Amino acid sequence: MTKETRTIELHTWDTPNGRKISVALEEMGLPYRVRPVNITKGEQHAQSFLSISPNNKIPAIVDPHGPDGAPTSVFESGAILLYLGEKTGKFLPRSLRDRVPVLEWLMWQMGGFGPMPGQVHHFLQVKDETDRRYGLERYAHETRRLYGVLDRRLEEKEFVAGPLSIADFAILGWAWRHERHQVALADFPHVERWYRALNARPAVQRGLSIKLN
Ligand SMILES: N[C@@H](CCC(=O)N[C@@H](CS)C(=O)NCC(=O)O)C(=O)O
Repeated sequence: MTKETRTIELHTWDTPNGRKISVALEEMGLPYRVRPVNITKGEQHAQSFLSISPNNKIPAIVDPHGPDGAPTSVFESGAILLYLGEKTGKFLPRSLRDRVPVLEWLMWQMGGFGPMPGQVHHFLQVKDETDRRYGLERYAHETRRLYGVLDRRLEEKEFVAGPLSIADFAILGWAWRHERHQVALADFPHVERWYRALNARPAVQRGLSIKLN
């Protein structure tokens, strides 16, 4: 099989959820090609994109050599990370005992550490102070609480599930935008240590810098 027939298409844009997957693909050493979906111009609503991403959101992947060799597409960044972990056997432990913390912290990210800072990004853009205040306070408070949860975990573990895993890539996508949601990593020293360690990895650097738009 040539590299060309193994190349995964990554339909994405330069956002936290998009960066999770470019980082994972780089760390796993999988060949991939970026297919930008300009969400600022509504390209996520194109009929062709809907067929691989029925929720009209990036990221999504198309793997020409999926299970049983047949092509497959995957949407939802958490599902994509699990798929890629299964496919490669990397950053996703085989044993159920070791896998449990990966699933816990991946779900923690998907359910909170993404939706909450995402709302902070949204409310910061609301011009009218009275419209903005309640939402901004609520989501900024919850975002800081989540950073605190992560900080306590990383005080005990080098990475969220112990060894480096897809859960770290998921969380990194959002921590990468900490300035935008107005969180100083210095307030969370264990998160800062983890963030620096990840950013020192060449594959993470490539995943965070490759052009997605
Ligand atoms: N739960 C989804 C969320 C994806 C998501 O919110 N994607 C955003 C960019 S980060 C998007 O496509 N927004 C375009 C829109 O909402 O129309 C995932 O993790 O994949």
